[in-house]
Amino acid sequence: MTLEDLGWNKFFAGEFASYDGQGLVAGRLIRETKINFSALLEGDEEIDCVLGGKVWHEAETDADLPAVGDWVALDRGAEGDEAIIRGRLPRSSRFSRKVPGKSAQEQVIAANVDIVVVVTDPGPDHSPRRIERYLMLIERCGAKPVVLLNKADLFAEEHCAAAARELRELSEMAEIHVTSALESQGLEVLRGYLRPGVTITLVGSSGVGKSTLVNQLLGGEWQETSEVNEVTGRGRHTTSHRELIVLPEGGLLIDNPGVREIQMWTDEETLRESFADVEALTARCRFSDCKHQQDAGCAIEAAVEEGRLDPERYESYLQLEEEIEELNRRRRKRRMATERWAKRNSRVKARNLADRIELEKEERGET
Ligand SMILES: Nc1nc2c(ncn2[C@@H]2O[C@H](COP(=O)(O)OP(=O)(O)OP(=O)(O)O)[C@@H](O)[C@H]2O)c(=O)[nH]1
Ligand SMILES: [Mg+2]
Ligand SMILES: [Zn+2]
Repeated sequence: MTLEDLGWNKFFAGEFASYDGQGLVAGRLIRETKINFSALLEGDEEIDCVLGGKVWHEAETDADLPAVGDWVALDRGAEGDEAIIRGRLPRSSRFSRKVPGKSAQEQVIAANVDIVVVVTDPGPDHSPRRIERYLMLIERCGAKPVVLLNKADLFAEEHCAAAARELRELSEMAEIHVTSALESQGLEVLRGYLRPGVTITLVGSSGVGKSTLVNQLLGGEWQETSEVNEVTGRGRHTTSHRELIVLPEGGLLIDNPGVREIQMWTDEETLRESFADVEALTARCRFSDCKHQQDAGCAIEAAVEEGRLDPERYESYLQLEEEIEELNRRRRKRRMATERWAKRNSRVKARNLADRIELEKEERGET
């Protein structure tokens, strides 16, 4: 396997040049646990590595720290030692979300991704509102958005088609497909995207079939995802950590633990872009400070009444603005707090680490 098969290109080669002459090697992070990372190197070699002090100290926020999918400069050290991450190369893209809970921190879900695949189903997980948020996040990160309505085998064809139609109305950019991972239906769509060096990350709620999809694409030889583990008798296998998998025919897949809440990690600009049509209507409201909630002469409400604007889209628009406001408020608060903490640098870092551990626990459903 060459570095190119792992997604290396001219951009990363150019960035890596600043490490020339330091005896470092390039690797791509494929796994991240509480204390260390695993990286893949040229020629299929997988090694364990730890964060170097300089990278740790220079990270201003958690989002600056290496994440799965990142390219890093590694110091291999002596035989048998863990390699040390001496630098993280700039990212060509990053897919992030807001850290769950009250903090306004950004969490990088996957770095250097070309395509983000949101997996959902046409039944209990179906929620255009949530998919709309995902699509905004993907748009912002610059990756290609794809949505899979999985588990099609459990639902009537007409039901799946209706759910797909509903999602297609959300975005012109996103591709929406109906699949059944269990019956290997519609997977040629994903196979079509998977070319050597192309990185795809799978996101979505727990239990929608992300790992099953990865497993099918790998030919059924990867993680166990069965309903009940015959040995322990316990429930289904739920993914506990992010992992980047290299497919034998080329292409890279990042499997993620299911996210319980996908919160906005975006800004006002993205909001306005995604709701350009609704925003255009606001210009025609009678009052410039119209709240679009039973205000006299509201053009948005008129559009809903006349059937020109989907009422749910209108609701999302109202709600999203509130969330952006909340996000900005938390950010301001956090910035103030960070300035105060700056003097106690080491304690801030310790706190960030504690947050990270909490976050991982939450992802594993331990809290
Ligand atoms: N009927 C049906 N079941 C499916 C399909 N895809 C996955 N499943 C089942 O759904 C359950 C959950 O699948 P997983 O692949 O573990 O789901 P996941 O999205 O990886 O879940 P987390 O790792 O918890 O985020 C398993 O029992 C799968 O067998 C499908 O297309 N049809
Ligand atoms: Mg999984
Ligand atoms: Zn209005």
